[in-house]
Amino acid sequence: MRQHELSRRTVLQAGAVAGLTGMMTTNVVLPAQARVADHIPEEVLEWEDQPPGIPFPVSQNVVTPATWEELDSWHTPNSKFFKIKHYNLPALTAEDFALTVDGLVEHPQTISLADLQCRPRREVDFTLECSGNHGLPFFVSGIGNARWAGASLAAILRRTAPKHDGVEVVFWGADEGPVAIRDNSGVSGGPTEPDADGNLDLLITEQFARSMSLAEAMQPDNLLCYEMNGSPLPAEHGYPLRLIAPGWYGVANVKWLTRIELRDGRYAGRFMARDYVTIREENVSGKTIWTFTTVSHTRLKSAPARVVRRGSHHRVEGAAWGGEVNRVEVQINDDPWQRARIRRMRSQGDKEYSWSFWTLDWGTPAAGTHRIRSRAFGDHGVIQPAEDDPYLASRRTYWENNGQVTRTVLIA
Ligand SMILES: Nc1nc2c(c(=O)[nH]1)N[C@H]1C(S)=C(S)[C@@H](COP(=O)(O)O)O[C@H]1N2
Ligand SMILES: [Mo]
Repeated sequence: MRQHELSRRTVLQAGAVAGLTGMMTTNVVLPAQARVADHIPEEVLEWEDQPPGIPFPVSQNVVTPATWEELDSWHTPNSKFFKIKHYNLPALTAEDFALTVDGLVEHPQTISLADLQCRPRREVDFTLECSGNHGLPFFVSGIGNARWAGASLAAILRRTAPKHDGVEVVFWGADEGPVAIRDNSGVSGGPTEPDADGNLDLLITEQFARSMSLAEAMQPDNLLCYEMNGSPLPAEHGYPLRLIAPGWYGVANVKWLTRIELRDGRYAGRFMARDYVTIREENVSGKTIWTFTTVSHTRLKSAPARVVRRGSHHRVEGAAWGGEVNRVEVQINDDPWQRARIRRMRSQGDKEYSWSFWTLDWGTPAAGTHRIRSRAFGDHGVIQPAEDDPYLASRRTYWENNGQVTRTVLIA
């Protein structure tokens, strides 16, 4: 039994795991030999608190192939990148594909994939995280970092010349699915008799869509993206075209993008106004009020990734992302917080949108179970909140959980 446990814990062995330490001055992952100074093998310890598997039917639409213990490359390989879809998987072909830009614009356009690929190519390194990540016990790997390539969104928008009242940009995906619009009092053409559950639902087929203001859409790093880590976008990641909006949570990065529409006001579809809405209690002058906000920009966050043992020496490795990362601290059990060493990569893009990796030397810890957590510090006094932070606790939805992540490890 003991033997079996040990071998389970040593599956992630030396070569694959030589660490976040040696490889950070370049984007190229060096062979293991070049990263390990001598012949003492390294071993990654598996966390004791493994997340449960993703339950059916969620597992049909949410796939998280990466484990935190495997985190050894700054770019997440496409095969290890999480995938989320809410509707069907559109089967688009490059030949038939066209992007329409219309609505409140002077010059509506229909642009082929080849046209887009002829435009100046831009690249951005961006860590994409689903706003539901760490919101549910089984959902802890809804995050990955990739080099995205494509054409500038701002340049295309400029070419279409938005009219003065074209202030909101809606990004339409080709995917769609059945949706029940609840509480549709005031909707005409809907059912007039309640169903068996007493609901007066309007059943529709809704297309995936997200919007942002024209000013937000004009941000220079936004891409009409056709390439992920040097390969054409894989089907599940939006082939042949998706929006990449660095600095926004996953949901804003519309896959299978076929239409961009300029409108004169806020768009209030499912993924803006009903789903991916954070509902919170706020106290205003002694009175409780409820607020509803659309998931949009990322929040500062970090997490321990793994403990690596080399001989009797241990180190903790992790990542920090979601905003400017100035400092990361690590707390082991109830000990004082310790400052971790941050390793930065040279990113593509106007600003830093990628995770940083960090390391803390842990020395030779006592045998037994230990708790490890991290917190990131950003600009303007922003600190990643504790798990029981009052702001986080006031939420009644699980989105946007950037609370500190605590993991447990057993030292033999
Ligand atoms: N068209 C479309 N775009 C979409 C989605 C979707 O269901 N349909 N899911 C969104 C969500 S919630 C996330 S977290 C990211 C996930 O991107 P990935 O599957 O490439 O990792 O895609 C976003 N873009
Ligand atoms: Mo998401």
